[in-house]
Amino acid sequence: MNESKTPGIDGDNYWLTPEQIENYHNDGYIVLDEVITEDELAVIEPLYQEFIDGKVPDMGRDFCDMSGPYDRAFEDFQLVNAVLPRKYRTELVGNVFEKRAESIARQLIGDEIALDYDQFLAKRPNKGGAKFAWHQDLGYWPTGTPDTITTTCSLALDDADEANGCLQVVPGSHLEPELRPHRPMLSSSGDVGDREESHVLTADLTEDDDVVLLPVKRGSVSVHNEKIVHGSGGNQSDRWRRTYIIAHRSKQTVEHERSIGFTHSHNDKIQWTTHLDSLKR
Ligand SMILES: O=C(O)CCC(=O)C(=O)O
Repeated sequence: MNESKTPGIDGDNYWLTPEQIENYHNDGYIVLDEVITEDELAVIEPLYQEFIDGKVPDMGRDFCDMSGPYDRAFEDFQLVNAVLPRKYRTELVGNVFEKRAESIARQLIGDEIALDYDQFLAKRPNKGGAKFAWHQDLGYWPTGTPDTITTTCSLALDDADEANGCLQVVPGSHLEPELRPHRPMLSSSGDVGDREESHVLTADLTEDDDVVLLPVKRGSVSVHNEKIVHGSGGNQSDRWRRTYIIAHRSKQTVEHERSIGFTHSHNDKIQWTTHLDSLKR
């Protein structure tokens, strides 16, 4: 696959090497350099910043702190989270990252795919609590979909490393036969399944897990599988860590999700069975 293509940017495409494709399937992730250029970032960034500065109204729970409770005041946010930004600012639809993420996803999981959701995540400087708890993405999503296949592309708007809380993964964990148990990170009642206080779920690492940090440069993209165990640490630096996430799933799975009312919005009224429920039994 792709033997005839020069790896890297080619218009709306970003061609992968056969090794990158193989590594993605073996390890559950890859890191791709120079996916979006400085000129292209300059177009995306002002719109991105409006969300992170809290200037986009009427988002409800789609604008929250992903490391804390829904009712945390904006000035106290540590990990600023804007879910489904393309729904709230349609100018984002069809932007160059959407196109390149689709190109990457096609090469990794096939042509019958749809953009399932997008998300902006920004760790404020010097916020040690801006952690993204360990999880597998599938743990958040409904059961009963035709398949689970997903690629999640994360575009770095800032250089990211351990100090500002870059993504961390457990390579190969996507091949485990079962999802790990997940529980709500915040729950005053202690009941599994209580998601009213915070959207966040967390899973445990095991002694055998080898955690790999994924430092990235601005304009680079990491891609991860829906079952890989991943998370990220707090921001101990005086720099931001801003990320733009786009996930593609199979067309039939996205259609199924929408048919049961699941849109990835934190404002969705949960009316489906989640992996969290199935793991509880
Ligand atoms: O980038 C991060 O810190 C975590 C993002 C994440 O968990 C995801 O995109 O699934």
